[in-house]
Amino acid sequence: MSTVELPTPRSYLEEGFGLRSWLTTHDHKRIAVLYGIGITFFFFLGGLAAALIRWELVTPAGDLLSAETYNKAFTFHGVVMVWFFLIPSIPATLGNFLLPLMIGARDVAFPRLNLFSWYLYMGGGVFTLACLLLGGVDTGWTFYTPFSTMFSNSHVMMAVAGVFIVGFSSIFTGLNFIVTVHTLRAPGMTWMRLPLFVWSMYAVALVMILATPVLAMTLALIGLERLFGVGIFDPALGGDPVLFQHFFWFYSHPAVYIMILPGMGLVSELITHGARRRIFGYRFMVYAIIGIAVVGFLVWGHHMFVAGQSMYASIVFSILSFIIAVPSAIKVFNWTATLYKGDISFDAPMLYALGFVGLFMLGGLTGLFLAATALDVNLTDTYFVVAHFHYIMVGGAVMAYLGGIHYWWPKITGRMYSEAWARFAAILMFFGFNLTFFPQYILGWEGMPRRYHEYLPQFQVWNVLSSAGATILGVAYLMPLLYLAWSLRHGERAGSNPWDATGLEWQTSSPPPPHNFDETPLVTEGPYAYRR
Ligand code: HEM
Ligand SMILES: [Cu+2]
Repeated sequence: MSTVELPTPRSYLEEGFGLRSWLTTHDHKRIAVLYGIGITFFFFLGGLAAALIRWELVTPAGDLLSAETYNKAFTFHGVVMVWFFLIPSIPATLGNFLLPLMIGARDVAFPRLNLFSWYLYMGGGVFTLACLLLGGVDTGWTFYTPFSTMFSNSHVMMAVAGVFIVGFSSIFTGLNFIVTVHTLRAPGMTWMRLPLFVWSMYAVALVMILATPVLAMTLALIGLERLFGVGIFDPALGGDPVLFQHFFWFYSHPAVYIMILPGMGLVSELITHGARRRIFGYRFMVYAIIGIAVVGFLVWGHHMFVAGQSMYASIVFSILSFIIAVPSAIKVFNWTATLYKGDISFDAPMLYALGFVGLFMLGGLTGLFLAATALDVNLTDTYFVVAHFHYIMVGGAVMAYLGGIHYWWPKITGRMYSEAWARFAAILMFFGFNLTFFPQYILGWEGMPRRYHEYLPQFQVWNVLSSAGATILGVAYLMPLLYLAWSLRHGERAGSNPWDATGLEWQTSSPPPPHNFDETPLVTEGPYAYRR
């Protein structure tokens, strides 16, 4: 008797080729790729809005965009970049792809919920795009009341609905990651053997499920007030507009850690590998990750020093903001100590990682300027704040994301990328980034306010430099898109471990089979077993 043997697919990419097999997949690796496509799309869309903003600011007069269009452009830019790029970027793509591989699991705990989260992400995106097509919103990404509830006559509800929906995607991803790390670790994978990237995903997941519901509630309250006139934020109805800011920042300060903690986790992996050395002070790195996630919930008031909160509240929030710099500094010290006496290779992932450390440091240090109440009164709502958070979120989070994409590209696609192009892009990006955002510190220090589409002529020189930098930066961001796409077809085939790296994800083939490992791996030692 003869049996028919069905061919087993060799890799997750060969499991099925049709659109349908992708749109109904439960494989965490495919879902990661789906997210990757969505996130890349939104990144370039948000980037287009940024280009408009920067080109408007080349001249002091508001001559390219009308004031109203300008407001809509920066609102669209902020909404898309924060909620549709930065927050999901690393967790939903590299997190989804790597978390099960790194702990030796076959998939995440709830594969269907994982796919559902992607649909929520795309669904939220449709609302946000629809809002743009209908004419856009001019409230800024923070939707501050009373403007958003009483005055703005644009499509606030549409944009708010988009963000509300994408919030649930974030909550479900967090839930999935927490249960996965608790229940699906391979034998021998104890908590203190988890790679730091897994720790950062775990901490971020906690922040996601604890903070995001507050955002959802706040957005729902905007709807209640705007649509039904329920008095929550409007003083005439018995409400309080500052209450909105408390709610908003209670989510959004922790959310800035949703954006940076994953980057810190990734960079730890890149640096330990790039220096071929165990991470210095592994335990302290873990405590710092947890510390940042916890203290991150206690500092939201530093966004409200001039919003009318009591002086005593401001003092407490100021001190707590200084305290949160401590675990951040520990991380920078430990990365530096890991590099010390390391056998450093300056390949593309390492260049991105080093870029991250430098830019994050400058962003973090200027955060301390802003956390000092007396200085903040002068700097708040100026370009100094814009420079501060772009140094961290674009200089930090985006650099880490790209470093990670390069490092795990051979694992994800089975192909090598062009190292020369990748190094060139990383260096150009670093240069373009600093040219774009450093002048903004100076502008802010000299008093140029943010969110104005016209400015005094004395600010023009720095604005021209910033816009030139942004153009270079835009080119640098397009480059990986091109050479990575090229590598999909023409890149050299990657073996299972082309970097000679440690970590369970390198013990399976590239790209991995649908079920990740042919045999469940047994873990016998901690991560980063490099020689030195
Ligand atoms: C050393 C740690 C940090 C400190 C002490 C700090 C401090 C501050 C302060 C005091 C402000 C308010 C400035 C103002 O509105 O006048 C601020 C704004 C901001 N920070 Fe940070 N920060 C830190 C890290 C981060 C990180 C890690 C991120 C993001 C990944 C971030 C993102 C932001 C954003 C988005 C804003 C501006 C929000 C807005 O008004 O639109 N910060 N930061
Ligand atoms: Cu904050």
